[in-house]
Amino acid sequence: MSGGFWKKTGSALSKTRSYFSSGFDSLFARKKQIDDEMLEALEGLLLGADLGVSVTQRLIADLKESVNRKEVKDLAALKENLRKSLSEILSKVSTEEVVFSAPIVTLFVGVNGVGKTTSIGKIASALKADGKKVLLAAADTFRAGAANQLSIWGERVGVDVIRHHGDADPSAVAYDAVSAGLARKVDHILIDTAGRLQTKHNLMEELKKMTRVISKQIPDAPHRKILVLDATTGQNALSQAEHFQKAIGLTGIVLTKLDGTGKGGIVVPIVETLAVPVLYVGIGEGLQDLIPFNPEAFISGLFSETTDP
Ligand SMILES: Nc1nc2c(ncn2[C@@H]2O[C@H](COP(=O)(O)OP(=O)(O)O)[C@@H](O)[C@H]2O)c(=O)[nH]1
Ligand SMILES: [Mg+2]
Repeated sequence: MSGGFWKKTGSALSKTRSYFSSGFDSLFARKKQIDDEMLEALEGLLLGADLGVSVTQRLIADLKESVNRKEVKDLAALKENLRKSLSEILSKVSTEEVVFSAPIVTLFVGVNGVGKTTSIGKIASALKADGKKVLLAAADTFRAGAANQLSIWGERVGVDVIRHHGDADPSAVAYDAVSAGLARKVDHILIDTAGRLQTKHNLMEELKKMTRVISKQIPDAPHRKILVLDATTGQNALSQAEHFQKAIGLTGIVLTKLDGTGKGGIVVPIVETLAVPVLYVGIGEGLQDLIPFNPEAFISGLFSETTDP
């Protein structure tokens, strides 16, 4: 599995990877020794990869200490030190699956356009291929056309979609989907939600209401609350995440559009700040373009020269 991560992501993550490797190469070509000036350039490189100010400053401070203690004397040791620190951050959060009894209810949240509906289609497809019975719920009733978009995915993947027509109440759609999922004995209910209401306050209140309504039928549901974030929005993704985390509590992240950015480093501050695991990364618009995130393989890939670690 770990060896296949970069192979599967292929050229999709190559922007992030080449940002790092060419960044290191040119940094090390210019600077043969580790000094303040070099560490400053390295700081710029890490910020540019969207590691964020607080993570970057901590990494650089740790490095400086290690340099002072003579533990880091050359560039190889410096890379290794960085690799270890990043790996510690990403491995702090457990991705171990808690086992729930079916139907497992997953609520997908996130602002408009991040890739919620697309990711639901991809996940439904993977679950179905795994022999699971899946039901989708079109609880994004705010945007005209959102339910149609989910229905198209439902047809494409071959799973049913619960939707209401006209001016529907998102919580009512979620309620009906859970009822239908229980009656039809499905394994998974994936609920699509709106990314925008009249105000952000309304959106968060609606999401809270939805979780209450769902838990009336299945007390520990929604079992998963997954925030979808667009990697190309950089640090903006982080502040979005904090709002959703505060309102409903999150169990995982799907980070989309990593194919379109060299700033895959955003994974690090997301995990660090939210203490929530990145479960999947989106690497394109196709049905197969969502893969489980593997932290170790991700980091090894950033630091290795080979094409498939
Ligand atoms: N390149 C790329 N595009 C994506 C990815 N995920 C979603 N998209 C595109 O982003 C746009 C918005 O996606 P959508 O699922 O409608 O977002 P939603 O508003 O959150 O439901 C669509 O054009 C998708 O095809 C991804 O991983 N990579
Ligand atoms: Mg949508």
